[in-house]
Amino acid sequence: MATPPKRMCVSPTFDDSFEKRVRKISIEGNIAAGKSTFVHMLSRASDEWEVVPEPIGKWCNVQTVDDEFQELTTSQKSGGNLLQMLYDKPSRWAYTFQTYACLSRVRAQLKPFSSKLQEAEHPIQFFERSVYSDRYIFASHLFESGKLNETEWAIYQDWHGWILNQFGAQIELDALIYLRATPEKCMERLHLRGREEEQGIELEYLEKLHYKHECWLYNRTMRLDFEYLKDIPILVLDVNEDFKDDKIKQEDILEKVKTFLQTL
Ligand code: UDP
Ligand code: DCM
Ligand code: MG
Repeated sequence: MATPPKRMCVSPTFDDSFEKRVRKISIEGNIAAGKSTFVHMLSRASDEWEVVPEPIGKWCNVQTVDDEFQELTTSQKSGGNLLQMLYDKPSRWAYTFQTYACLSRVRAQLKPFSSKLQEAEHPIQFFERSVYSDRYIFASHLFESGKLNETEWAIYQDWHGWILNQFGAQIELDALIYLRATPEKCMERLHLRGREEEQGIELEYLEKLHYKHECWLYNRTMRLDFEYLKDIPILVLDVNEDFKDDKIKQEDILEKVKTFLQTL
């Protein structure tokens, strides 16, 4: 008798069924709204919750060579700071930045689940931002402000659609949480954080991004090419008041998150 094809011998793996059980929720919000602070708080709140932070470290230190045996020049060792390049000369670097930001995000979100999460009965992954904010907030604004030209924007959208076609199913979202803060509050926190590359950002830029977040997540009037996003559940949290060092405020936010999760 002929040997049956290999895949017939493979029963549905633990991973396959587990993957479907994991709820994926993206935390959205303007620059310095408080997303990292928020996801850090979530990661401490439950063993069943895992966080995938935004890979900003990679954007500030792009490694040019992956071969550990190859001799590196000094600049290769230190890595290129693509975030700095973006803010210094957006019309030159916006396309490069946006493709790399989205690629590194997809890669981070596709990483295997931690063993802790695999033991969870109600596993949840919280992503700090998504491939949708990359496209509909940032890349879109850079196009509208002339930092991406027509051709770059067309190629970006084609590339983004293809990437999601190939890998999108594994990182498809179940819900969104919008951390809503005024552009002025974001500016205050941006300065407080003091990330060097961002210190030249003007209020007008945060206002433009804020307006886009509002259209997408608050008014829900943004045109999207992904059908399932049109009626995805969204929890809006006002984060204008500091929650970072306020236990009571944090408890209140966590309650809202838990109540929201029960509706999914
Ligand atoms: N922050 C704060 N109070 C808060 C939330 C955040 O002072 O309630 C500070 C935080 O410590 C950081 C800055 O605001 O210095 C931006 O926060 P984060 O990096 O979390 O923002 P993100 O850009 O990730 O949304
Ligand atoms: N950023 C960007 N385009 C993206 C994603 C992020 O220009 N698609 C920028 C905005 C911020 C930084 O990267 O300067 C992310 O930091 P934050 O977490 O503060 O929003
Ligand atoms: Mg952050």
